[in-house]
Amino acid sequence: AVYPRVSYEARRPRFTNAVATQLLDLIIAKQSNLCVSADLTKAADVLQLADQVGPYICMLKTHADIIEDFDAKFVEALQKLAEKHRFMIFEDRKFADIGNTVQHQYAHGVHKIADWSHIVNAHTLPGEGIISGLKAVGLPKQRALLLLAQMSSAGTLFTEAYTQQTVVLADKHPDFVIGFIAQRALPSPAGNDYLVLTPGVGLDDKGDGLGQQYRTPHDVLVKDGCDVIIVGRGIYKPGRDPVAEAKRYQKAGWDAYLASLAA
Ligand code: 5BU
Repeated sequence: AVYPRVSYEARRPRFTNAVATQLLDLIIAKQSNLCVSADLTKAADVLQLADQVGPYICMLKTHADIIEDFDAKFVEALQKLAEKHRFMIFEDRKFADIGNTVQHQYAHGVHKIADWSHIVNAHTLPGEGIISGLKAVGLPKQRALLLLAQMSSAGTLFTEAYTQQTVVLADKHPDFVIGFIAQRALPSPAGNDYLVLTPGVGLDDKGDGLGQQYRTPHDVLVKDGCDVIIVGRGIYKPGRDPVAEAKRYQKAGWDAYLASLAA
């Protein structure tokens, strides 16, 4: 394989951040590298989907700002489901401002993301301050950060140099940055290990007419060495059975992982 695969078990001791080790433990215990993206606009629908797919996932990804009736009750219910089914919560907030502002966006406002989301993500466009700012809020609460190193959409402005610079920024904060949102494995010049979570994964569709591009679990795990597949509409699109699809993607993701170990 182009990207030699090391097992989740063997990588676990390489991480100092507790969220990373918890996530790897869940992946191993549940044999699931599937993150479901619950992009629904009603709290009850997000909770119902989380309860349905919970047994088959290692992580649930949210967009809190699209939920019309977001409130503290929703957060409490989501946390209960995360405990019941053992999955991590990832608020896909994509912070992109100066350190001082993202601290407020992370800790305060309507969503108080730092209080409930194990993992958040950020663009590195503003420079290192965005990481330092989020870390000052998140690390004391035992949270973790993913950096956006690449996107799945057509015509993204990410360049190879930007992606590489993002890894260099991660290497300054390996206690808080546990990985990347990217489309392939990203080796670190400093020798740190990072988890790569990959959106734009689908077995049935090629795109969505708005620039999204789908690849298969086999493409991203075997060919490109990623670690976690992120699947949204592939699982909950109207007409699809979320439980059946979650099982299908869990198996596809785990089979691809095993194939990548053997490759
Ligand atoms: P989909 O329904 O599987 O297409 O949903 C993909 C999700 O991942 C959606 O919530 C996006 O906001 C998110 N996403 C993405 O699709 N591509 C990216 O590069 C990044 C996030 Br970063």
